[in-house]
Amino acid sequence: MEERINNILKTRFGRTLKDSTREEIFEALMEITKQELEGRPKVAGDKKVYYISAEFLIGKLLSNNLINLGLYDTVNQALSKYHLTVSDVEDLEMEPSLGNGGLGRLAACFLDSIATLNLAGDGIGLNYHYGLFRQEFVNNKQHEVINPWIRKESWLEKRPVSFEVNFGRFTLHSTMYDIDIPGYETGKCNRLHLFDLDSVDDNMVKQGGIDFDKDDIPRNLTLFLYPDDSDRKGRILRVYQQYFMVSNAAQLILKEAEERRVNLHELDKHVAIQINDTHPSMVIPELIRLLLKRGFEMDEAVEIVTKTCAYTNHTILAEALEKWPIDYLQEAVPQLLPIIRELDKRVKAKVKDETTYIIDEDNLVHMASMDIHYGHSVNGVASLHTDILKKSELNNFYKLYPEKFNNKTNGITFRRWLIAANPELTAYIEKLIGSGFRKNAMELEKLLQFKDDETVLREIGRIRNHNKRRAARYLYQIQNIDLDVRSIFDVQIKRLHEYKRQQMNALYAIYKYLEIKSGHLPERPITMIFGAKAAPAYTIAKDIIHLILCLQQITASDPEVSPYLKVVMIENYNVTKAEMLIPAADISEQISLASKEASGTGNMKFMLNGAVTLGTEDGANVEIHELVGDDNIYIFGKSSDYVVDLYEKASYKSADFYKTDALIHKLVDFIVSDEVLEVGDPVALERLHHELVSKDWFMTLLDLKEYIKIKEKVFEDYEDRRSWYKKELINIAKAGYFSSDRTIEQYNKDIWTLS
Ligand code: OX2
Ligand code: PLP
Repeated sequence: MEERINNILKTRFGRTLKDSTREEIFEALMEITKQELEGRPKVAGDKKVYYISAEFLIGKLLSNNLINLGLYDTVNQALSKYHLTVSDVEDLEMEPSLGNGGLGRLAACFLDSIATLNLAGDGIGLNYHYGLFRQEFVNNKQHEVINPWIRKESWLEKRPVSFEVNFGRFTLHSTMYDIDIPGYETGKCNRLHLFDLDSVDDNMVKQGGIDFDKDDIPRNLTLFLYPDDSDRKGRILRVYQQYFMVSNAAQLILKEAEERRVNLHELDKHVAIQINDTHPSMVIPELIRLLLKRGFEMDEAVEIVTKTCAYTNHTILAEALEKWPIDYLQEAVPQLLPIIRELDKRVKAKVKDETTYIIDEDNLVHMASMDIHYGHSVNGVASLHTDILKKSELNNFYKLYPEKFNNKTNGITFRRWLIAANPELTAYIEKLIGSGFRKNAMELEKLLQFKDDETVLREIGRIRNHNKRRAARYLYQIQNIDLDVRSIFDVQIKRLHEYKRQQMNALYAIYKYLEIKSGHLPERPITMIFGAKAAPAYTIAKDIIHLILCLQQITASDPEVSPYLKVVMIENYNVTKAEMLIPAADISEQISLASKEASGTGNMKFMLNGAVTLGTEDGANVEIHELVGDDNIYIFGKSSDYVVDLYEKASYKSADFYKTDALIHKLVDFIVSDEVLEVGDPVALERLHHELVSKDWFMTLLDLKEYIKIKEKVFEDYEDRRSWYKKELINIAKAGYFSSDRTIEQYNKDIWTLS
């Protein structure tokens, strides 16, 4: 390997490992990885799945590709002579942030597992030139900066595949780029196909900032993941993007089927299409349109497409279920409208329940309705979530098609979230139970035999400390943050949303601050770590970030408080930072309002790395709770049934909690106290205060007292180090269920049926 690296370095740069820069070594490793990938055959099979998604939050690829190719250790060995590791070199890789959060990261984990299980299956999405914005903090506020990620050297390979995409007013020709997805030690690959346009002009953005000309579709179509949708033009641009994605997808799927000599009348026997949330829903009418063009009758086209397509729902938040005004579709994709109208007409002829119509009386097209009527499977992403879909959110559809509904609890790839992110723990697990868990995650249960073994528990503690030091060094380097590695790392990292209730955690920080000020010092210092991006137009979410940053400043600059409590907001939270922080966390904060977090996947990553969950009975937390038992998780808060009932009766009034409870009153008022106003923006802070007191749509105050109480208990229990490490070990041992290999096996068995 050393020789191989040196040969490339010599040819490219006239140097060897001894005197090359990290940048040059990175390029050499990338070239070796690409050569290896190129040599691997593609997974073949009689039936193939296409996972269509507007987001693939793939993260950096070097380590993962090397691990899956079986070259990671060899390369590390070659580099070690020069005091380098793959992860040092990988620092130079740009993270492709082609997704917002959980939904996109799930799609990336799924591609890894589909390839690892040797299933023929490709991802299809868009090649955004700018990923999700880069977050910077200025004056305790979030600023959004454009985030280019494509460099001369990248994993993208341009392919000689192009399709014509007709938008009514004009026609564009796509370009397909591929990223190879190797299975873990399978010797084979699948692909992620990302479609783009040659005419897209990055300079539009460089010159005009985020405000670019939204009308100029040929030059702007794939510039941004989720372009600003605060005006009509921005929203129509999303329709253009979605149609561009699915039209390319449908054409590619039919082209490949025809190349495989599939009889299109039996398409469903050879192709499965998974629609990831509603962004790709237009693939249904588009495929029907293409089949009609090939001479199919409408009835048959509808039937085949229905048997081919399956839909995954990721949320019960009504605002996230897409509904497009019919005039947008008329403008952007006029050729689809007759088909959508026909599909709607068929529903209206058959079904009385208006809530299930595709086109409603306001002429809005409900994408999820189209998916459910014209797909053969609807799945939720955790057991509780699927139950809520059946019982309430999609109950009207469930009554029509009970057989279509099924649950697929999310999962994560252990290659990235254990083997790559936590090499120390991986090596130790291997020493204890052998390497079987790498292929069969359920073997982690073998660790249970060591749950009372002093030596093992001590080593778990040592590894945690090692990872805390590693994270502290990293954060110091990138953000000048100084972490006390002897403190408790209490971590909440995820997108900022009111339902995820970072504001409740911030109110706890206020509680602890006031306690310390009044002389009640914690036994051990606490580091409260936050990381979150807020959507640029989501004002209250940005106000919550502002509050947390103000608390960071106040606690850091108060010598009475700073030795005991540190509030830290990580800038620009992304996959790379998740990989660094999750192995370092003691406590995993999963405190969404019960019923609102469909699943969560961050929760699984923390569990796998041994952090103990402090959470509500929501999403996959419920399943984590079942697996680890009451002693190894901290659960609090009102149940999902209780919350759903409160919404139905509209009976939650945050003002009642604020007025009648002195502690709640004091904590909420602190947001607009002199201390905070001195470092913060009064408009933002007043607005947040007002929101909490008068609205609080996600019921922060409902669970606040219970949250404070249980968090105190967590910190107290943490002091019994032996029993805490035992909890950690049990969490790791029980995490096997959350391998995305298990999830994909279930998708395949119940929905895709590939052999
Ligand atoms: C997220 C959900 O909020 C999260 O609970 C889930 O774990 C993830 O999807 C993967 O299933 N956008 N992001 C999500 O849903 C939507 C819509
Ligand atoms: N964002 C990033 C960068 C992630 O890595 C993850 C999950 O690992 C998420 C968001 C999803 O987090 P959660 O499931 O807590 O919402």
